[in-house]
Amino acid sequence: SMWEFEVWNGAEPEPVRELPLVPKPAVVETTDAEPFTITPKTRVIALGAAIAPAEFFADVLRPSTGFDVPVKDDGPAERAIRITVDADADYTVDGAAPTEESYVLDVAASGINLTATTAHGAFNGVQTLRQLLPVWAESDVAVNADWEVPAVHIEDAPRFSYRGVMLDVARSFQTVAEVKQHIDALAQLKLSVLHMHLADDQGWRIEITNEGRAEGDTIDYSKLTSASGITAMNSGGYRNEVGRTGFYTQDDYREIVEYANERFITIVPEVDVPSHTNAALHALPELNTARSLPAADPETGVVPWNGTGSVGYSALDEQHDASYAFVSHVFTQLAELTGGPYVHIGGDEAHAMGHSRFVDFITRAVPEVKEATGAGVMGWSEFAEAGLDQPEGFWDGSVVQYWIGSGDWVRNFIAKGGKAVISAATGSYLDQKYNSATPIGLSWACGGSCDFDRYYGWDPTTTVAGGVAEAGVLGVEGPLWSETVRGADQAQYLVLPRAASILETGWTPKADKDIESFRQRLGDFGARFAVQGHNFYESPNTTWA
Ligand code: TNX
Repeated sequence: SMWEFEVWNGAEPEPVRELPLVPKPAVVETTDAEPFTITPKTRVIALGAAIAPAEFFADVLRPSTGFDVPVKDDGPAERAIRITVDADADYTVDGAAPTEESYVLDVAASGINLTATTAHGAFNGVQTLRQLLPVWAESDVAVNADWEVPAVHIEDAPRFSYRGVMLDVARSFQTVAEVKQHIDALAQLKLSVLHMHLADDQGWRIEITNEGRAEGDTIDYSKLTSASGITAMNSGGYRNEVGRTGFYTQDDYREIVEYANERFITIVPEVDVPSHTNAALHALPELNTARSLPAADPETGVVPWNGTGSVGYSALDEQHDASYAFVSHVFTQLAELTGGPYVHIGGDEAHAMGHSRFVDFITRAVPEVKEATGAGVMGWSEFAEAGLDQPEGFWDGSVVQYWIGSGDWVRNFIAKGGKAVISAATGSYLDQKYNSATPIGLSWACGGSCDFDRYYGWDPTTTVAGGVAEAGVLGVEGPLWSETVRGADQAQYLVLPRAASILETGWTPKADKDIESFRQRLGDFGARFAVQGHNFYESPNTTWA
């Protein structure tokens, strides 16, 4: 420690303030050297794949500094910000070879150098560089400030590739603009996945067209949104207005995907089946049989709409071919619209249909969705439970999202070819109240004491009962369920700052995590959220800058 050589003079030493970087990089070496100063003459130099991250950075600086901040392909390196993407770049991260998302960043008075092997790595480095700037750099109007960047050497790479947050837009809708606001807030914390919970009992939020229906499939998919885009969560006794209705047209959804992808965020679309399907059953009489739940009206063949119901009250008929035609068609379109590596089929809480019917559904639906989409199939814990008797390789390419249940389900899943994303309800559910005074939120998952420090204090390899091997873990996610949440400001109040805890757990080497360090860096980060206009909960468990 730096204090070892000092003689104590009776005064408490000034605590060393760490740079306000969240998530914490793998290696941060500060020096007393002169800072870099951004001036009206500052240029960003970037070529090829480095241009997009460079433009993103310049777009942060232009409004706040009022400077031109041109992005050029060449010019003198002196006092420039140079961003380089080179697949053969020769650098190490804490002694190891570069990985896909890694970068090195050097700041000196003479210039800034950011180097990565991919555009994603450079984008990650840009997020770190942003956090080294004065907070006023985040202003959308010009500010007169000293634009100094402290001298530092940073080497960085993530622990996991999947660092996610889920938005439940089914219980209560969020507009395209609101979703972009969440993306803006979370991209700077190096979010890599936005999981969209697009359908549940209370509503259906994504336009599905009849284009490309399989032969013999006569379902009119446009009814999903015409009948169930206009429903939402009722008040449910949650001291809030009723849920917001609405849905994304396919163009709206493409706009979200593109906005996310430009920030190196992958969308994982979820339509929850076979349970949590009241909105689909209500819209599509073809799905209703004597075995689907709840029962359809015998006169109209339509399931009455029910905004709340007890959890797990709805179910597709696992013996009905139309159930699978529906699932294949919906996920084929979702996969085409999204273009990402995964589709999420839900699979949680199929209480009303019972275990063996649920296993039958999963046994047929997973291979069909995999075949139809070519994407990896994701599902919640119970999806892994349904796999206990499946053959070796059944879960190849699939991902279980652990929220609750037995560690054996997850270990069995990994042994049969899958991987796990950890969202243990006890330490990552973003819909939970911080404490009993929080006006919105549920309180079943962590005893009503769910602040950012608790959400920091777990590890994905040990949180699942009995533990799972690091190699079986794809990453971590914080889900925001929306029974009690209305609109972006309320959502952000629950998501920020706790998502930062989860995203640092997904990024920072396990041995480098430290709650006291995080407490200080997070407190300093609050000013950034404020200047950016993002709502956040001012937890009493840190000092906000
Ligand atoms: C359980 S977690 C659910 C959701 C609820 C949530 C509320 C999971 C896979 N299912 O349907 O919204 O609890 O906290």
